[in-house]
Amino acid sequence: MSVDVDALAERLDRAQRSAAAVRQLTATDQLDVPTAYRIQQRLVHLRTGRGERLVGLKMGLTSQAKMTQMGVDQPIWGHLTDAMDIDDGGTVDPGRFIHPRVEPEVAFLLDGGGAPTAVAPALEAIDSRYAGFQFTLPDVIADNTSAAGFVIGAWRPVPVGVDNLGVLLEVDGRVVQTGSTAAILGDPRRALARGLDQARAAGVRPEPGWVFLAGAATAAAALEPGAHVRAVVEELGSASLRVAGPATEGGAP
Ligand code: 0L1
Ligand code: MG
Repeated sequence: MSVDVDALAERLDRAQRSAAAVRQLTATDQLDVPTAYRIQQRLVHLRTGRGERLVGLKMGLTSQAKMTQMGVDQPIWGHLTDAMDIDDGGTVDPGRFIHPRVEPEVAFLLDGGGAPTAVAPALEAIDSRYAGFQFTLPDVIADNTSAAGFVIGAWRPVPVGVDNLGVLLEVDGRVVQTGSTAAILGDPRRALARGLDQARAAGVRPEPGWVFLAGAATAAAALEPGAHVRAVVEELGSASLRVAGPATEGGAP
């Protein structure tokens, strides 16, 4: 069965721009992983064609639990554009998302060769463009790994070890998830190496100053209107965002 890569990318692009969920692509089209990455590439071209700038790469499904759940043995990778960049401590409009979730991550700042020059705590907002946040592996790859937004905390020199740092995800001042950077493929540096290998194999070359989101250290939490969300990573510090809108009952000021 032939697949109309352009049409499927346009469908996902429209879903993101209108914040309206669509059916999984695999409900109607047989997609394999290479075709799914072609759709992702086309989707990213649509965004850059409108003036967005590529600013980095991300890994998804980096925890063993998520890979097992999806029945895969390697993580997936996606693209970050400047339109997804949210200032640390900034406020984001929930109207731009469908059913967003947020997860605490570790980010690397890259030089042109892909080597990390700095590290920072980070938050990633993920927002599947599929109804019910339900998808198969090719679906989520085509959907640019659910990438929707990211916050980077203060950059600092990369310490010798980043492989077992405690991580907290707080919503309105309450800890909702705890974990360790060990959940990110055993070591966020391993996620970086794997992600760059996969991206280079697809012809993507990192540019100096690109950000690399290594993956989530805990499960994601729902991103609700009015919420204040903070990721805290031991030794690295914190990154936070606020969602515009009325605070939910019992929320922090
Ligand atoms: O960044 C991520 O790990 C998300 C990957 C895609 C799966 C999901 O949307 O939960
Ligand atoms: Mg993520």
